[in-house]
Amino acid sequence: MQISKEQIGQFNENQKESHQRQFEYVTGQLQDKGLDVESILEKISNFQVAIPSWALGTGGTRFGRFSMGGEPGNLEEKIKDIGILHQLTRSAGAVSLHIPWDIPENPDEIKKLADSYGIIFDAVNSNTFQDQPGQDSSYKFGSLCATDPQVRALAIDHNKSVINHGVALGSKSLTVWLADGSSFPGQLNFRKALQRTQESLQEIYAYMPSDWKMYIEYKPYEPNFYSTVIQDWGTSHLLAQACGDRAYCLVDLGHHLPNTNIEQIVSTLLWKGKLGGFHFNDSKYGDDDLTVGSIKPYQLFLIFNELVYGMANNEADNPPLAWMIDASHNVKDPLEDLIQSLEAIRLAYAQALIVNHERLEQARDINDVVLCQDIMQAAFRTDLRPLLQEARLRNGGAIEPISFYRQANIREQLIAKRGNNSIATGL
Ligand SMILES: [Mn+2]
Repeated sequence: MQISKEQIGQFNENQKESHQRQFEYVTGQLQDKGLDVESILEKISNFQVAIPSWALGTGGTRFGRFSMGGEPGNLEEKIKDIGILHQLTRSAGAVSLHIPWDIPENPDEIKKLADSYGIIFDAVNSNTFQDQPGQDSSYKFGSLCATDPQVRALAIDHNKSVINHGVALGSKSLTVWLADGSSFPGQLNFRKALQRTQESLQEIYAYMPSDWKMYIEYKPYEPNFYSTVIQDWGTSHLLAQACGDRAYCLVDLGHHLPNTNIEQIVSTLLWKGKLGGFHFNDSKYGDDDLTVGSIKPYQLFLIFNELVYGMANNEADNPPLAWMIDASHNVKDPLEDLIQSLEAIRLAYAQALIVNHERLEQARDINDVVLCQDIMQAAFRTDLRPLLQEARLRNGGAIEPISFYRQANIREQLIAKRGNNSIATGL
């Protein structure tokens, strides 16, 4: 769905005056602190987040699924949905494909369509956690770690074919997340399983084109409930090191045990130049896949604070990170949910950009704990939403994307076009 610039412009006209007042107020606040508003706006504008091809439909849980209607029924429609997000927010300029859920039948055509919305292809994701129809061997007892060499070969071949699909679309990286593990004590020889996983990953790594990166994702539990082969960032780091310079760790916010200090993990990995990418979501208990920033916005800010510091002090030459939302939508319209997530990510980034690191370091040096906390919270509590609105306005997006989405009846239009029962492939 192409939304005309005039339509967005007209909509913005009604909100411009009130926006302008708020933007001037926050500009004054930031200038008082000696901050360069234009450079912050530029950084915010350049910050693009990939939308996963599996997050555009209703996710559901293992208990049920409640469709919104108008879901994208194929890859083309998914790209069009991301096009809507990008036109309204100017911050969703990439898509991350999940294979085999979204195999591009005609890569040139799909590329052209994505191009027309200014969308590029970010990391491609392999799937060896489900059996596909007609598959010779089963992933029931693992994939890259499997004891059966035939199963391992199948999983390795699948990853190679994902790389081939990615090459055709202009992707430059592969994300591997494994469900491999065990559900009962004694089921798996930990060392052998990890060793087999390492060897499998090395074979996949060797197959990648020389300008590709591999992101190794970790997760402590689920769907296996006793052990996971790549359970934490340390294991992911060991495997990345064993593969080579272009293999990195991928941090998914929901893939940690409760109360894990994720910002500290970010700091350590950036120090070593081994942080490849990020999967954003939010959670209360486990891998809940909730809207980014809906539960723990302060944690998100603290993570971005480490990211901004780490990239500004990048002695280990950590490459630019791959940013992706990895969430599921059970009770919200997926597109509205994604707009909220995009906003939360940019907001946390903007807040991190206004932390006065010089003052913070001085306060740390003299152990002024009170001042340290004040500096952090002063940044977090500054309302920078007008800055995000200004970035959107300047780039042709909507000042208030969700209001626009609702007023323009976009979901109703999608239902009229695709029907009430279309189902998006994915989670
Ligand atoms: Mn993930």
